[in-house]
Amino acid sequence: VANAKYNDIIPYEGATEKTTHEFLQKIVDILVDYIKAQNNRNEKILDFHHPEDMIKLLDLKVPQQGVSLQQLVHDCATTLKYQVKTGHPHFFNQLSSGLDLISMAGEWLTATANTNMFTYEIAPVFILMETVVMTHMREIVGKNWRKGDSILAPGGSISNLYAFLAARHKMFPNYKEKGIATIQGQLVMYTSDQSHYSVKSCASVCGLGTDNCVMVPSDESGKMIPAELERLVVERKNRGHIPFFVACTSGTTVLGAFDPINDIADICKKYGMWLHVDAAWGGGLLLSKKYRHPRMSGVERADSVTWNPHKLMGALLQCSTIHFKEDGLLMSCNQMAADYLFMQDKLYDIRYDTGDKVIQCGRHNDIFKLWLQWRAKGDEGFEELIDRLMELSEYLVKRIKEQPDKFYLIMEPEMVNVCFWYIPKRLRKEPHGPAREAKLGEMCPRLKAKMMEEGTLMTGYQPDDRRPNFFRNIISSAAVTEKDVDFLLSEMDRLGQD
Ligand code: ABU
Repeated sequence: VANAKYNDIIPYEGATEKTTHEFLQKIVDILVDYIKAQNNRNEKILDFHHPEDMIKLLDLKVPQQGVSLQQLVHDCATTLKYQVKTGHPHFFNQLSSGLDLISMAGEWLTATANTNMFTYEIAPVFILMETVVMTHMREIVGKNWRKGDSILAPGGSISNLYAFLAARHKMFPNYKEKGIATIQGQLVMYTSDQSHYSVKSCASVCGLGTDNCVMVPSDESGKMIPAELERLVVERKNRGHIPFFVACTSGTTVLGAFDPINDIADICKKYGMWLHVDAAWGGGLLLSKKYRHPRMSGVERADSVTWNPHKLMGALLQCSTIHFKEDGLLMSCNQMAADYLFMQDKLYDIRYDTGDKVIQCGRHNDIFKLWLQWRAKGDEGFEELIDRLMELSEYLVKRIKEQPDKFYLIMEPEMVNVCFWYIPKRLRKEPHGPAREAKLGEMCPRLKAKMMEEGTLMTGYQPDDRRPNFFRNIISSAAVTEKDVDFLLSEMDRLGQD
């Protein structure tokens, strides 16, 4: 490897198996070292540098003449050296975290197979896996969902878009051919003011305009208020508009709130609207007998459900699914039957050419890592994981409540989103109210900066429509233990001294 270049390894002429193996082994060694470091609590999560300094530490230029394999090995090691270790037990920053090694092994195999998921022709095993796992997920959503349809999509936002497209297609089947002129009137969609921004984005992307994505007010805990939804539907109907789509959220991004699906389903039924449940985040709770109800009661009444295994279930990024109760809609809505790819006279059942159900052409293989993980864990293992993450979050809430001078819990969480303020010494005697909240909010970016500069901890903060900045801590990694939760609070207190 020392003097070898890219054309000294397979598949080039003159390549040797020995050099090929040596090169790949060195890369695997780097990956395994990274995994070990990531799970060492004494290691930092990140080695932070500002972009203008980071660029000087790296050699990122694209060369005229290719570099040696040895240099590539060095490049790989440097890349991981400066990467944020999102699987470190002290990384609480994002909805997706942790590193499930079975899922990772699946991703390695996926990369090696390097196929495209558009046709059975070139991905037979993976397409069948997708069929089996998607059917299983639909059965978990609801007993009457088995005969529906599903697809893996590149992220929850695109999954939500598929729901929107199918809903519009269901109501206006000629839209695909005739376009906007087929709709006589203004389409209106609804979602809560706490929903993910991708829902509103559907209105912009699909020609409604964001003014016609009505943001329904939510209550104190962040749940959509059904009476407000109905009022806003009636208001638009009275203006001659066409309310057609409601996206409720199971697990909002910041507060982790669950909209009341049954009440919303009643309203959708009454006014003939499509009900979509964006459970990109909360979907994992469907696997838990303990936590599924009441949070997601009524989900089986929806028309479509987004559920991201790359979040609570710990599948590697990315792995997002969209499910429909009715079969055939995806295909009739999106099929273009491109005759260079989806020939209708192939030797096998072309319903397995699932690529013709989606608006993208090339489709990444996101199923193998999930299938392998599900084989390893079974439904039981996933249930244990979800219950454990919830239990750890309850432990965090308990520890916060035990230290009321140092921490202020914003609300009782329904999920693993725990929202709170850290209270520095100078503010501990001040009565809690808007003035103190403003000061606590100012503290968040300063404390977060210290976390990143020291590299010992990462948790997120943001403002919302009711409060200035506050911390939103997420426990979604199987690596986290009670000791890590204790560390989180003690480290915030250490760094928060000002
Ligand atoms: N798609 C929402 C992800 C946001 C987060 O990880 O915080």
